[in-house]
Amino acid sequence: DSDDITEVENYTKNKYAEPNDEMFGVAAEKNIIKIHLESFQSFLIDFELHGEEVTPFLNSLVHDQEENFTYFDNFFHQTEQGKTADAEFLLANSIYGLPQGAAFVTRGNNTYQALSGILNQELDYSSAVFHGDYKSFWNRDEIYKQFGIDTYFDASYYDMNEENTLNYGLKDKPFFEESMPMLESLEQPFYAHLQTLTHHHPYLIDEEDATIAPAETGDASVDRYFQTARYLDEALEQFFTDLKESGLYEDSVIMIYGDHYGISQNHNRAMEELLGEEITKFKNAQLQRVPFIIKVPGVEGQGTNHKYGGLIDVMPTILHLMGIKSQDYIQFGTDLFSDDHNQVVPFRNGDVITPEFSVVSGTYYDTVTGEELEPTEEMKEITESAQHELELSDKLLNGDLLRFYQPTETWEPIDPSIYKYGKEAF
Ligand code: GP9
Ligand code: MN
Repeated sequence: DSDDITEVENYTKNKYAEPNDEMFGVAAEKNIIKIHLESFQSFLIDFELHGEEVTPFLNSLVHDQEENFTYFDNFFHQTEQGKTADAEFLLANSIYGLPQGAAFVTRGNNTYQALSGILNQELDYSSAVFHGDYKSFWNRDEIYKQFGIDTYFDASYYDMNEENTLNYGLKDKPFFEESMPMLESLEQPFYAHLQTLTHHHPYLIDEEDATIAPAETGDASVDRYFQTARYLDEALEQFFTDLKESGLYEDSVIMIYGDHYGISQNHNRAMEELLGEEITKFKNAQLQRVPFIIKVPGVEGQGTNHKYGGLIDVMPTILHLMGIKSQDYIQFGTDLFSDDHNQVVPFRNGDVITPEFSVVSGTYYDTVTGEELEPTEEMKEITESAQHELELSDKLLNGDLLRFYQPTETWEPIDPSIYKYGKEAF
C-alpha cells in the first residue's frame, strides 16, 4: 500500500547521488543506441588466445583515445535466474531482478516507470527493441508494453532463413545488417536497444564464421566461447561502419554492455587452464564483471574508469546525461559519473562487492588482494544495508507498488493496451 511505497521512496531518495555538473544534460535530445553483448564477460577484453586478440574491435574502443569511449572495468552484471531478462530489467528500471525466477515473467504485468517511458514523456523520444528471436521469449511482448516500448522488431521482421540462423535465432551479422534500415526509419530522437544472440551457450558457430581457432581445453563450449566472441566483435565492427555511413553515429549516445556470465562454475577446470590461476569462490565472484562502455557525442572519453558499479546504475546515469533529475523516480542505482556514486554492488545470491572488500558466500575478502579478512562493523553495516536494499526492491515488485507512485506532476501512467508487437499485428 501507500506506506510501503513511501518506505521505498524514502530509501531511494536518500541514496540519490547528485549529478556531475559537467555531465548533466550533455546528451539531451541525442539518440541512444544501446547494444547488448550476449554472455560477454570482461575477461575477454584484451584477452589473447593463440597469441591473438579475441575481440580486437572492442579492445580498440576501450583503448583508442580518439574513439572517445569510457570503459568501466569494475562493472558487474547482478543478474540471477532471469539471465538476459534480468539484465534488461535492471537496465530498464534500476530495480533488481527477483531472487528466484524472472521478473519479466512473474511480474510482467506490473506497473513500471521505465527508461523508455520516461524519455518519451519528458523529451518526446520514440523507443524500439531489436532482437532476432520471437517476441514471446522471456515474456517480452507483455512486459515491453508496461515499459512503453513503441516498436519491438522481433524475429518476424528479419529474414530467418536457415543460412541466417543458428542456436537461439538470428546470427549477429545478418541481425545488425538487417537492423540498419529499421533503425534509420525510427522517429528521432530515439532510444534503440539491439540485442545480440550468437554468443550464447553452447556457443555454436558455423565453420565459415569462425575466424579464430577454438581454445584447447577439451571443454567444448568453453573452447568455442572465444570463437563466438570474435564473431560478435566482427559483427559489431560492421555495425559501427554502417552507423558512421548513415550519419547516426555522430548524433547518438552509444552504449555497450555484457548481460551476464557466459561461463558458469561448471567449467572451472577449463577456465583455470585459460586464466592460469585457481578459480576460487572469490575469483569466481570477481569474474562476474561485464563490460560497460559508453560514448556521448561531443564529450571526451575517459578511457578506463575504475569506479565500481553494475547494471542497476545505468538508468540513473542515462537520465542525468539527458538532463532529467533521476531523483523524481524510484531507482536503486546511482549515476556512475556522479562524485557521490555509491560503489557498493549487491548481488542476488547475497554476495556484495565494493572497492575495498568483497563478501562471497558469507566470507569477507580484501577486494584488491583476495586475502580473507575479519570484517569491521562498518563492513557489516554496508553488507546489511545492501540486503535491505534488495528486500525493498522485492517488496516494490511483489506489491506492484509503482501503481501508487506519482513521480512528477505531469507523469501519465503507461497504458499497455496501446502497444502491439510482431509484424503480423499490422
Ligand atoms: C533469447 C535470449 C537469450 O531471446 O535473449 O536469453 P538468455 O538465455 O541469455 O537469458
Ligand atoms: Mn543472455
